[in-house]
Amino acid sequence: MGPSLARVLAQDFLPLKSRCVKGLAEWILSSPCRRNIVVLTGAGASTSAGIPDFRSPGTGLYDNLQKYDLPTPQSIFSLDYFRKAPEAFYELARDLWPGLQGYKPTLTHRFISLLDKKGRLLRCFTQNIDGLERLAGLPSERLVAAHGSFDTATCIRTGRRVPAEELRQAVLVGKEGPQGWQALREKYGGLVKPDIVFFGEDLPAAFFTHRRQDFSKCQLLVVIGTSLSVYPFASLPHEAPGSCLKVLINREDVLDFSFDVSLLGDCDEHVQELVSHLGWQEEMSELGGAD
Ligand code: CNA
Repeated sequence: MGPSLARVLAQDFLPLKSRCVKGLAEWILSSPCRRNIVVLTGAGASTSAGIPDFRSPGTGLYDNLQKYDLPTPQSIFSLDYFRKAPEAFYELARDLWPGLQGYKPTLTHRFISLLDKKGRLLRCFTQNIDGLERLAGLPSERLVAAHGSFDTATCIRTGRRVPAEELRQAVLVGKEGPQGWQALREKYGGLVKPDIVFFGEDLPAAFFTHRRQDFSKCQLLVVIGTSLSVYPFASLPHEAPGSCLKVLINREDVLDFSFDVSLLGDCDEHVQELVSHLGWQEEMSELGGAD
């Protein structure tokens, strides 16, 4: 058992020959799972790109919002608070808007894209809003952006669609001026928000459709870089059938769900080891992701 395998909970029926990264690689290569791998990702998949997660003590976004003087850290993604004080979210959006800060996909994003190229990926459900899966080459039909994206925008008062590029420009400019977000608000008759899902908002329809369609077929579920604390996303592992092998790759254990294999530690490191056991290093290098 390799040192990277911190905890393994294996059920008797598991078809893994050895319950470690190597065994997982053998299982992926030998099983007929083909297009039946589902990957769930969270902010931990993007931290090595330089984007902080929410909840990691010290480095997480929730520990670093003091400058906004919010009632609670979660307020920054609350519609009520956005209506009252949009400055905080608009300022944060400048950091989060895909492409503005030049964040690059991580090894983990590239691995998910490679799983697709190898014909193994049924779907990647992501909670992330950084667009890095797509930048790593994952086609949009393989991705469910469960918490929305910055690709589209809506006026929250009228429901009118607004070109995302207009909002992006306004976010860049700031509050004042003819191109700023205050002017955009006047133009559209209300505040304009990117279609990322705030607390209390509905998830995109694709989340529910694919949850229904994909999980009954899923034979391998890989959960990467998430504390699984935001619902309904966090309920997804429960949708996988009993015969599905459930793997966690995360810095810390996730208490609400019992995985068959838990690879604790940095996800890029585990992914690199997995890629090497799969013998896929060359293809990863071509994607710009492995040494
Ligand atoms: P979270 O609650 O902050 O959990 C992140 C998890 O990832 C934690 O368990 C960490 O221990 C773990 N982690 C952090 N870095 C690594 C690493 N390098 N390798 C392995 N594990 C790591 O975030 P969740 O994603 O669970 O919460 C869902 C929220 C976060 C969604 O609503 C997202 O929109 C939101 N979010 C997204 C981004 C992004 O798009 N990159 C960034 C911050 C927050």
